[in-house]
Amino acid sequence: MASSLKNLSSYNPNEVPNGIGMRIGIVVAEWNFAITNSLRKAACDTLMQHGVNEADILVSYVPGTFELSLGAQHLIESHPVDAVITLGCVIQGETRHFDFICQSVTDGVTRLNLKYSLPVVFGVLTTENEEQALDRAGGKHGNKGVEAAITALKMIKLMRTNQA
Ligand code: DLZ
Repeated sequence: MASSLKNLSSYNPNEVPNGIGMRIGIVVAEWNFAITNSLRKAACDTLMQHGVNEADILVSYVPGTFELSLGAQHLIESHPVDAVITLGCVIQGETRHFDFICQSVTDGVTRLNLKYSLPVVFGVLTTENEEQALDRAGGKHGNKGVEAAITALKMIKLMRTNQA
């Protein structure tokens, strides 16, 4: 479904695993901070609504979306976490910077998932303008932070299924 048709904050609560005892890292990019901070708040609130203890949510900050992959790797290597959520917002500018940052963070996050067999959730908004980002950071299309939190809970449960 196109994201313009989906509300990022809507989900079926009956399908969401209880997060009690889960430890989750969140890495937040400081670029476009009004937006990424709103994603962070929504992600934290959603995790806690589903049972995650506030003390089990570890938040760290990196300068921009390009740094999210290394920030997530550092978190994984320095704390025992069940999942990491990366939160960023890249807004299309006049140069090709947008493409390079989006490509880099997508690759980086994918690699971390596979390298550590750990859910590293892609909570990055990639938009043409600020309005589209605000629409997805608590505006008319919901909040990407909620979607990222629900994804983390579901993926942790999946990774625990059939574990030896
Ligand atoms: C340089 C840059 C630009 C132009 N745009 C964004 C953006 O829209 N969103 C974002 O999160 N970061 C941006 N950055 C910063 C890069 O992610 C990175 O922090 C710098 O290139 C330093 O490595």
